[in-house]
This record gives sequence, structure tokens and C-alpha cells, in this order.
Amino acid sequence: TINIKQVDEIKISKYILKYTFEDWNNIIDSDVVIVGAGPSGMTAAYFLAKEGLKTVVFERRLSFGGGIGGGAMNFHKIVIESPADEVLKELNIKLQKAEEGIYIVDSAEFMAKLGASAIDAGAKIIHGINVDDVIFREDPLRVAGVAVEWTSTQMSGLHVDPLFISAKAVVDATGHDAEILSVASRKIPELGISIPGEKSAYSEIAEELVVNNAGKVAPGLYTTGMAVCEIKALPRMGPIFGAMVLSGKKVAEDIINDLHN
Ligand code: 48F
Repeated sequence: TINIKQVDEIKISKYILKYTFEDWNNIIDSDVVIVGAGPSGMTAAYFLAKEGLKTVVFERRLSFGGGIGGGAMNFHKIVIESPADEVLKELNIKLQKAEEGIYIVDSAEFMAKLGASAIDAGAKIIHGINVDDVIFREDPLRVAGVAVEWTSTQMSGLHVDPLFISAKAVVDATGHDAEILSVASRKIPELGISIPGEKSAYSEIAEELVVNNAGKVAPGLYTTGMAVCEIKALPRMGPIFGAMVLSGKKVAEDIINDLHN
């Protein structure tokens, strides 16, 4: 027989509330808020947390990985090109070499190990939270945090006011819709953000363009991953994810540089 510690319902609830609010009180003033736990957001979280920055990722779904899980038309393989393979090797993610500089990764392994690496590095990933707005400040004009709401509340259609999380840097890693850049562009026109929208597929050129255009959009506001295409009118590229990983790394490096200077 196995003797299992007996725990009543009240104790279960009490401990969940106690430790949840401990975490929320801690993340309420973060160094970096990343919106979206897709490949670019989780890579950024890994490198930022590794640097010791207090990093929280808000993800509206109850899982992480974003577009990784669906692979290519639900086929479970994704293409990674050099030099992104170096990041995946650092995270102990297995790669099959298809040819020089081109590697194949299993989508489940990619999302599980990327998420685990970000968490192990010290990032907090909080699921079921929708970010629907930012906080801004004047003198100097900047983005200073985000407004958060339960995804379930948002889906219910009830009007419930959000809570606010402050951050020195907010990263839009929401993918194709660039939701945070869109709301900032609409509600804070002084930031001068315009959203021309992404272009149709042109994989050969899209990858490098995404990486090189990832970074700061306005003071306190950064972008990575497919959201970069939306704001810079860049082509999409489909199930090749090197640029997602490398743009996540690039935005992390830019933020580390900005926050340390
Ligand atoms: O879409 P997603 O995977 O973004 P990404 O990191 O990677 C794109 C690729 O997956 C793929 C591609 C590569 O060629 O085209 O599509 O740019 O992950 C974005 C995550 O953000 C969440 C969403 O649920 C997804 O997991 N998300 C989007 N908007 C919000 C959000 C929001 N307002 N609040 C919280 N989470």
C-alpha cells in the first residue's frame, strides 16, 4: 500500500490562492512583459530571463507554442535553417540534418523544450490571460505596461475592467495579427505606429527581413516574430521557423542593451 498525504479542499484552495497572489504581486512590476507564447515570444523570454531580467509571458490560450503545434498543415515537422540551429542545440532540441544549413525538428519537441527552457531560465509563463491594451506615459512618451484580463472573461463578452502590469519593455509576440502594436497605433497615435499589414509568401527573403526588422517600435514597445511582418509589410514564409527563433533572440538582445544603458 502507498500512504498518500491527506489534503482537504480548503487547504488546496488556500495554497493555490496564496501562491498565485505571491506570483502576481511579484510580476505586477516586471522588467519585460511578452505578449504571446509562440516561438518568437518564448525564445525572447528564454534569453531575457537568462540575463536575469524579470520576464513574464502572457498567453491567451491554455497551452504554449502558438503556431508550432500545428506544424505544417498539421504535419508534425518544421524546417529550421542556420544559424537558428545553434539556438535549438543550446536548448537540447534534436535536429535532423536535411542538407547543409537546413534542419528538421519535431513540432512537439520544439514547443515543449522551448517552453521548458524559458521557464528554467526564470521566465513566468501565465496562461489564459488576454492582453488587450497598453499603459502609456508622457514626458517622455512611452509604453509603460499592459492591461490584462482573463481570456474566459473576454470570451464571455462581459464588461470587466482589467488589471495592469507595469514593464520597462513590452514585446508584441502575438503573431500575424500584431495585436499590441495595433491597439497602440489606434489608441496612442502620438507614437506614430502604422500597420500596413503582411504580404503574401516569399520565404527566401522573408526570414532575414523579419530578424533584421525585429526590435524597438516605440519607446518601451518592441516586436518579434510574425508581428514584424504586419508592421513592416514583409512577406510571410510558412513553416520555416528560423526567423521566429532568431528574431526572438534579436529582440531580447535589443532590450538587454536598452535596459542596461
Ligand atoms: O502565432 P504565434 O506562433 O507567433 P510567432 O511567435 O510565430 C509565428 C509562427 O507560429 C507561424 C509562422 C512562422 O512562419 O508564420 O505562424 O510570431 O504565437 C502567438 C501567440 O500569441 C498569443 C496566441 O494565442 C499565440 O499563442 N496571443 C495573440 N494575441 C494575444 C495573445 C493577446 N492579445 N494576448 C495574449 N496572447
